[in-house]
Amino acid sequence: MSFENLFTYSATQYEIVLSVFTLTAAVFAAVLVYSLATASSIAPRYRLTSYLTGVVMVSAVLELGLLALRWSGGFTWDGERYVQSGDLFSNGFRYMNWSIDVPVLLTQLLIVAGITGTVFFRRWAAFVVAGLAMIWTGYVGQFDEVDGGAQFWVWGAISTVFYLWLLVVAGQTIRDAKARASAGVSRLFQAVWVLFLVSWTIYPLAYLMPQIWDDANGVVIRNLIYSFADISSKAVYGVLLAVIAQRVSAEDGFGPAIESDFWSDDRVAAKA
Ligand code: RET
Repeated sequence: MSFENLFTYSATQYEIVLSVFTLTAAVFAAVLVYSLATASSIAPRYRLTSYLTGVVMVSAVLELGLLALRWSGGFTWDGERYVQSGDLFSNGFRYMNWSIDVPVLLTQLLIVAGITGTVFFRRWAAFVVAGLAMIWTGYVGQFDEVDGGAQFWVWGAISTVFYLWLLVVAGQTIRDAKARASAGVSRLFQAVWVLFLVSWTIYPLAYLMPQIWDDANGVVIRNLIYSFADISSKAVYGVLLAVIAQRVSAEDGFGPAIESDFWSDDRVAAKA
């Protein structure tokens, strides 16, 4: 059971969690529109990244909507506090959502990095195996988060091993991408790497929260940091990859990418 069910909440605590779920879902809906609207300005070779962002956004909107429903169904107002209503809140949905989003986010990295052929398939297989093993072993561990017993720690540790493997393959992919990119694009790939490391590493911290901060405020903070991580690792990441894909498309001479390139200094300079 998720540790969210252990406490009662003030009106403020309850509302912050619910409004952050709603905000997060709204951000995903906005990025869904963005990624579909900008897809045609990206060369066909990289365009799949836009549609994959669309897939991630749809699955994440559903997940956040479901979490919001579970949160509002899980507690009722007794005149003073929000108390258990009989339904249980569950973070398990997050893990099911990651089962879709993690492989898709990593596939996007390979596409925008320009990895092809057998290297693509080797890396893709490593990403899918490491990603799913990381999530599902963590899923088993989180059932024991309230007790914090052996099941929690052992499965969490196994999950971390798969995470480290995934990071090694992702780091290698970023290095390869930077090696063949122009200076400007290489800086953007460096930004992807920092964003990736920070936003992904927040999830294991959220896993640990019940052991670190075991009260109603801990619940509020945990759900805030989950949303921060979700927005960074899915939405900001998806937009950043689209920007890179559009830049690289323009460098490759793809007309629609050059036409819609509103951030490059060259065009400003050409007009002056
Ligand atoms: C778990 C269990 C404890 C150990 C580790 C974990 C890592 C989770 C990660 C999740 C990333 C999710 C993303 C979702 C986007 O949609 C499973 C919490 C290391 C890294 C990026």
